[in-house]
Amino acid sequence: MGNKFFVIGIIIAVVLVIGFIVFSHAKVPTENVNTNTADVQKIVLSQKNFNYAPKEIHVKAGQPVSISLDSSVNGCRRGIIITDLGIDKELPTPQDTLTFTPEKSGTHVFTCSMGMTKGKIVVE
Ligand SMILES: [Cu+2]
Repeated sequence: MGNKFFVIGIIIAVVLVIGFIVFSHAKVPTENVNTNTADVQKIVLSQKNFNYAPKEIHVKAGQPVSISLDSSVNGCRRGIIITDLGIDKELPTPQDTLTFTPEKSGTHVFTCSMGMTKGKIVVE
């Protein structure tokens, strides 16, 4: 008889421990995601007359930048190269993003994957 209560006690303890683990793991990433998205400088580039639009973008230093390309952007312009920052990335769909954090102020040229279409990123 006493054994039954012992087993039930163990089961309750196990459920509480599992519940605690699941709850604590679920909580931490949610908080991180929220603070990150609040700080991200989101930029969506389009294409006009075979150029990126806008051709010049302004961002703040020390804050993450996320660049995506809308569906008007085609061909080699779906690849972005920022030589100064060591970035070379293909963004095949409008959902793809290029994320980086510019550490200091300055002006960086960005180009398409073939280097023919150019734009400017001004970090302030
Ligand atoms: Cu190109």
